[in-house]
Amino acid sequence: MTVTITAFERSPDGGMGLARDTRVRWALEEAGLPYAVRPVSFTAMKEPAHLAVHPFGQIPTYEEGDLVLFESGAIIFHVASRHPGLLPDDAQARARAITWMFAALNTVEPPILELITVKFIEGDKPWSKERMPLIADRIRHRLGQLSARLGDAEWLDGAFSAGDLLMVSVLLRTRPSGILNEFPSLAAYVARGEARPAYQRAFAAQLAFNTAKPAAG
Ligand code: GTB
Repeated sequence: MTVTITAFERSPDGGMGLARDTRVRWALEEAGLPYAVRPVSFTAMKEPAHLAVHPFGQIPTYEEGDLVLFESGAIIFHVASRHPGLLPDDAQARARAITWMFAALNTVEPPILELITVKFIEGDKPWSKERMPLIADRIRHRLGQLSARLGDAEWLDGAFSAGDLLMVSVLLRTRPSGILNEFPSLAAYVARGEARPAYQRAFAAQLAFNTAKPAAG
C-alpha cells in the first residue's frame, strides 16, 4: 500500500533537514518503504482539508490506505512496529528502545524547542535575551546526562533503533546553537546517525524537495 506523508511546501530552514518530515523520511528509508510526499503550504495547513488529517494543522502526517496518522513519534512507532530494523525482537530490548523514543520526545526535545521558540518567535520580547541563557543551560544539563549515559557506546541500547533515530533527530536541532559541539560524544553519536545510508537518502530527498525550482508557467 502506498505511503504518503506531508511536508512543508518550502521548509523555512531551506532544506537543512530540521523540519519533522525528515525523521519520518528517515524511518521509512530504514524500513525500506517507498513513500510519496504531499507538499502543504502554511495557508493550506490551517484549512479544513488538512485539519481533517492533522487536528493541529501541522506536518508531518502519514497516510497508508485508510489509516491516517499525525505526530512524528507515533508515525515512526507505527513504521518501526511493522517493519524490521527499527525495534529489536526481544521484548525487553524493544521496551527499552521505545523508552528512548519517549525520552527523546518528552525529556530531551522540550528544552530544545523552548530555545528555538524564544529565539525565533519571542526574540523581540524584552525578556527574551535574559531567558535564552537559562534555557541553554537547561539543554546543557540534559545533554550532559545523556552523554553520561551514552558513554562510549555506539548507540543508546545495543543496536541502532527508533530510539536512536528520534534522539539523533532531536539533537540535530541543537547544532545551530553550537551546544551540540560542547558534547563531543553526542556530536559523534549524531554524526554516526547522519552517516547511515537511510539518513543520507532522507536528507537528500528533503533537500531536493526544498530546493526544487517551481515549475515554470
Ligand atoms: N509534535 C508534533 C510532531 O512531532 O509531529 C509537532 C509537529 C510540528 O511542530 N510541526 C511543525 C509545523 O507543522 C513543523 S516541524 N509547524 C507549522 C505550524 O505549526 O503552523 C517544526 C519545525 C519547523 C520549522 C523548522 N525550520 O524551519 O527549521 C524546523 C522544525
